[in-house]
Amino acid sequence: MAKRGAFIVLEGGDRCGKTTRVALLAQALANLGHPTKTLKFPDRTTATGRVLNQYLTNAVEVDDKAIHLLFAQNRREAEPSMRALLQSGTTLIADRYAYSGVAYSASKGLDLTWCQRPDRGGYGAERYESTRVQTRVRSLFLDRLRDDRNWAVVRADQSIEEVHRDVMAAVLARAIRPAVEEERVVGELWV
Ligand code: NYM
Repeated sequence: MAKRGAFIVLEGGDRCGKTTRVALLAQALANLGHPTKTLKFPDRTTATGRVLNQYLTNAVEVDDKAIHLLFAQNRREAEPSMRALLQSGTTLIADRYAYSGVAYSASKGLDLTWCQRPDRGGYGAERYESTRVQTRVRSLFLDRLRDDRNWAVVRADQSIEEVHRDVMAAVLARAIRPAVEEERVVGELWV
């Protein structure tokens, strides 16, 4: 079997530096010889992404459950090309994924398990930037979602180099080793 790529997701509150981390990590993994591609969710360039962008910039109002499903749909649209890239050996680094979907929707009071449903196997100064929302999102990330076997939590209140060192250690142990070295097949989230 050909070696597959790893799927790495960086999650966190708004403006915590994820975009910088994604770029640095992609460069570091490329330097180690891993073909690497970066992604960002929501992908605001697609039809669903344009509605999500209008929602996030307060241009339109959308029901909480409906917008949750639209964020999930935005990820689903990318799934076939992501799977193809992973199977062909490209490591993917995503700036947010389904964990953000769950944390941000659950922060508004939606049931956490309901929020996980659309991303399960077989399925296919913005709105949230307030201290109140960010505090609830943070506790959902840390208290309810971090037990997931895929997670590593990195402290962002260090220098850029120190955070990068911690991100690299987590990525090599949790993602690169099982995916690239042990050649585990691409699985499903939250099965
Ligand atoms: N967001 C992101 C959600 O509410 N649900 C999701 O499924 C995803 C992927 O969109 N405030 C929210 C979190 C962020 C915003 O911001 C995207 P950015 O700066 O593009 O990461």
